[in-house]
Amino acid sequence: MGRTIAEKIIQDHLLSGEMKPGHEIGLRIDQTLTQDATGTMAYLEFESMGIPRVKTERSVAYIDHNTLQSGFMNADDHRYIQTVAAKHGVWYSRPGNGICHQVHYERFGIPGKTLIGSDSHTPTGGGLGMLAMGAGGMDVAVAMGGGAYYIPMPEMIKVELTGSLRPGVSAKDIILEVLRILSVKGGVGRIVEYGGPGAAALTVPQRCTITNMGAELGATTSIFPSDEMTREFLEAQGRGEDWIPLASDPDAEYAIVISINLDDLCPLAACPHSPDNVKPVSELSQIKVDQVCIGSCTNSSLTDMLKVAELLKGKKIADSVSLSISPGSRQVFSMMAECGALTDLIDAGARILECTCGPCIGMGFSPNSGGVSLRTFNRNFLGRSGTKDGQVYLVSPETAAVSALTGWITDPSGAAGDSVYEVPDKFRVNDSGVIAPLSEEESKDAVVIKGPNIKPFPETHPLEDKIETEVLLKVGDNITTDHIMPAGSRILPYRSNIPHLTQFCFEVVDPTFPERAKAAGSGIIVGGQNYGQGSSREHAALVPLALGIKAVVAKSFARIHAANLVNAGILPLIFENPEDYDLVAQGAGISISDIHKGLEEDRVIMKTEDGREIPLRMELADRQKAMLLAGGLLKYTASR
Ligand code: MIC
Ligand code: SF4
Repeated sequence: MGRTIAEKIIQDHLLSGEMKPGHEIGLRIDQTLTQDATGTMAYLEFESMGIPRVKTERSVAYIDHNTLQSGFMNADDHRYIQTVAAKHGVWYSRPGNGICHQVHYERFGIPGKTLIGSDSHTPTGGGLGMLAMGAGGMDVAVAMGGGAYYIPMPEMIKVELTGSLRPGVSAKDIILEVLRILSVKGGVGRIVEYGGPGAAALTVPQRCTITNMGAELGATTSIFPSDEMTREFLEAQGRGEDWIPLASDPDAEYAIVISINLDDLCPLAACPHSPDNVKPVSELSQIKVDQVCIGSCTNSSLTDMLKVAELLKGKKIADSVSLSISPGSRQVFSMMAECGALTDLIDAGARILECTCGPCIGMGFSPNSGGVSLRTFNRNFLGRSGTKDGQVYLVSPETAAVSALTGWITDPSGAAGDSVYEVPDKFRVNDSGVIAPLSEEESKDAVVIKGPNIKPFPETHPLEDKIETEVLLKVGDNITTDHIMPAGSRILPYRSNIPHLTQFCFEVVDPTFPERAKAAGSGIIVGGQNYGQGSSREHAALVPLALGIKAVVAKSFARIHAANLVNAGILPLIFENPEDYDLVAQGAGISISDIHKGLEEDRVIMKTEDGREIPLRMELADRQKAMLLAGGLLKYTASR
């Protein structure tokens, strides 16, 4: 039987398991990336393993999320990451050098290689033909130490693109269309491969916009072939030698094939508060715009910036609009400066921000109360912008630019399309923002510097045989990690201080939760479908752990979050009958006995105080069961 692109890479990197959908497989990891907001924990975890030097082909530590430095906390984190990276063989991308995913595909990504990153948008690398996946910090630490990365073998699906994009319609609209079709749960347990003549015509930056937002489908990853476009891109980056061709076999099999004719596609927007709440931009023309933000790892390539500059050139943004632009990398920024596009943007009234995540993770630029914010980003979850009643719409750079001019949500159809912009023959290559690690000899005496805000990660505990406690919180479907552990400028500086973070846990859902959890001493959480979707932040497991959460019972889980719970020693349980969700109330006492025996049968019974018996399933690999019994991934790794 023929193989898909992802199956070929998996086969080449398979360390354990059978390539049957749902079965756990262990993969050899060639490259890792971390960013600062998840990186401090990942390197503390790596240090605790006592391995002197990373064993990957390339590991890179980026500083791109927390760069405000209001107070010593961020700067201390940067210093820690820089020194720990230098000592252990990790490349360091300085603050200001760019957003991890953008810089990684420009300078380090290689087709056919495996990459895991402590950030859920790591699949961006799939645009270059990598098997790139988001993971929790502990998993990245283990991979840096040479350990396998484990995932349930995904099912393969294909998106076949025909036709070509019309002017004003862009790669962002393609992925919004896929989100409309599949929803934020549609990619769970799957790898999405793009193919067909429409895919072949997309440039690498356009492909990376699509694979980036595959994270919002819940997909394990998304991938494009490595073809002539890929070769051209790598050559323009001065890395032609990294290219290899990669394509699926003609008889490869897919569980589902979705066809999209690009000729028929129109500009789309994801409306508040979910990336799959997609509508045509033309239906939103009655909505007045307060703010427009252009950038993020989804849409901050040179092409994106040049398109926006061309649309704004010689014009002025509407008086009512505040426009921010964050270029994705220093390469993009310097090339915008060189060709004069930067001047066009400044003259049109844009506020130019650093090459970082910035507003995407609520680090400044929050909208006004109830304000409408058009963003070229990938997530519009409730409260993520920093303004709880902010109305965030996710759109293409074209829609964003045209709407910034009119002050209303405006369909950019007819405006210059992606196809007009080609990848330059040569990118400006200047890697001075990346610092190489010390040699093995030099690193022996190198000192790692830790500031006072860097606290040890919380103690994990071996799984008990009986849990007798209460339902501390009951939530609905599609709860994101932004609900569980919010980010933003108030909170992100404390990403290496779990005790401090506990006060913000579930803040947007129920601000009384942390106090109640502390008073109760232990508890469980009950959730609906797709619990824990969104980011890879292991803080969404470590902070509940620190608050005494022993188990989460849900209708279903997002992949990375479920793995993070197990890594932290928290038991994820699934309602055998989803309707039983209605039988459990917040505040109810519950007990789950014979858990160790239940691990063997993948099933336990939860008894409620009013005498009901609710059957719960487990979807755990044997390795994960052993990990829970040992008290989480680090204890499990140490015990072996
Ligand atoms: C995000 O987009 O939510 C983040 C911030 O990049 C997270 C990582 C984090 O929480 O630090 C992600 O996507 O994994
Ligand atoms: Fe940064 Fe936003 Fe991308 Fe997350 S989604 S990595 S916060 S730009």
